[in-house]
Amino acid sequence: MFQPYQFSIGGWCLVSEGSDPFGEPTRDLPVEVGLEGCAEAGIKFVSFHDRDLWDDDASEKKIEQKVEETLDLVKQYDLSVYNFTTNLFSNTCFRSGALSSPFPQVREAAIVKACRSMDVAALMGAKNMIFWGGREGSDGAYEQDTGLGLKRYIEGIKICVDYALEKGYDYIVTIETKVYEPRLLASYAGTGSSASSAIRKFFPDPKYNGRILINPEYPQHVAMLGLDPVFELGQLLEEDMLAPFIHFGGQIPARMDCDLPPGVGSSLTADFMICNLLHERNWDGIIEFDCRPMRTTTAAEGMKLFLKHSVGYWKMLEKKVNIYDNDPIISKIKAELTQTESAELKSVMSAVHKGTGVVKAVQALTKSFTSFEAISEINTDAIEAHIYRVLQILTGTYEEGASIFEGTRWSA
Ligand code: XLS
Ligand code: MG
Repeated sequence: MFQPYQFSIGGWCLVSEGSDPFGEPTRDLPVEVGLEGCAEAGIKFVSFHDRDLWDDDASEKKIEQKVEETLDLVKQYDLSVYNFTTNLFSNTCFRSGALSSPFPQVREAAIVKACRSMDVAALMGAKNMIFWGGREGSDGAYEQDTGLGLKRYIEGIKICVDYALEKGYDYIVTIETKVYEPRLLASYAGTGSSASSAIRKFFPDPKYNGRILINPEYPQHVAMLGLDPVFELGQLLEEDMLAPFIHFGGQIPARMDCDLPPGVGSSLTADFMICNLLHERNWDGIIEFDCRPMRTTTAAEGMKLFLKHSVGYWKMLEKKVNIYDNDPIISKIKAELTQTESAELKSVMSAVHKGTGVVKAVQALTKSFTSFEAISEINTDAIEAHIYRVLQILTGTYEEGASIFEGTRWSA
């Protein structure tokens, strides 16, 4: 049965003031406007950074009081806290990095702040604790051995994970990947693939299985590199490294992080493929919006419209996934793209899985093999037909569009 996903949003998005490096804030909306907008739009969860709620040097008492106030406020709008995250990038003390800084004093500050946040995450009942390492990298000075920097970064996170495990906290810790910005060149473990391999290297003990995962932000953090997020998503799903939530928004490819409203500037096809793959893989998670109204939006009405649009856009994608799943033309095309393997190919694969008998299996395959010329004769036109049909579904022209398939083997 098709299970639509639920929604969450970063509390920081609700109070974002529309400033950019070249322009001052354009709006000043109280968080209540955003929370009310969430309730109206059907967003059930909200997440916070420590620094969204108190100053970094706040007293323990102040923090406790703010935690209580925040939980009460969120409850008033029928929402719950979903994620908590520690801000290791805004304070000027982190200008040389945080957990990865070459200065041990800075690494100490990062550990103190992050472990304090691990406690708060538990107090708030957060389901996940996010680590976005925006400053864990290099602006180009290459201030330290980059391998050592990576080790420091991931071992810093490990300290926090162990701290939480010893305290008996049961939330998941996630690394949010993004290569650029605010550092100009690169962050450690800045892509889904690099974080995935770093986690597997530094957390080999089975006690960490499923406890430290990756939360990507699609399409922003991948499209900003000019890449297509669905390839990274496939890897994270296949490797069981995807967190139970993704961040979602809009991004103009090959630009710095835009965090535009969903769909704005993005590839509709890539967004659809993300939604489709998550559903195809029966991923059980939550869509957390990490994006904001455009700078031109200044009033409460615009903020609420942004929230309704965000939910509506994702629901539109899910509607398209449903149409795609039930489309007779797609099903004919897909049948060609998911053919059964020959007995010989199956034997090769099973030998690889067993770890023995590969040579014998490849020899049998070679014997049954016809010729490269014969393989070249295979008809692969289904691939282009698939792209056309997806475009028709996405643009709502699939009924009239079916006519281009008439007289072809994919005709319904
Ligand atoms: C920045 C990130 C950040 C995280 C939480 O690009 O998206 O907002 O989601 O620190
Ligand atoms: Mg994010």
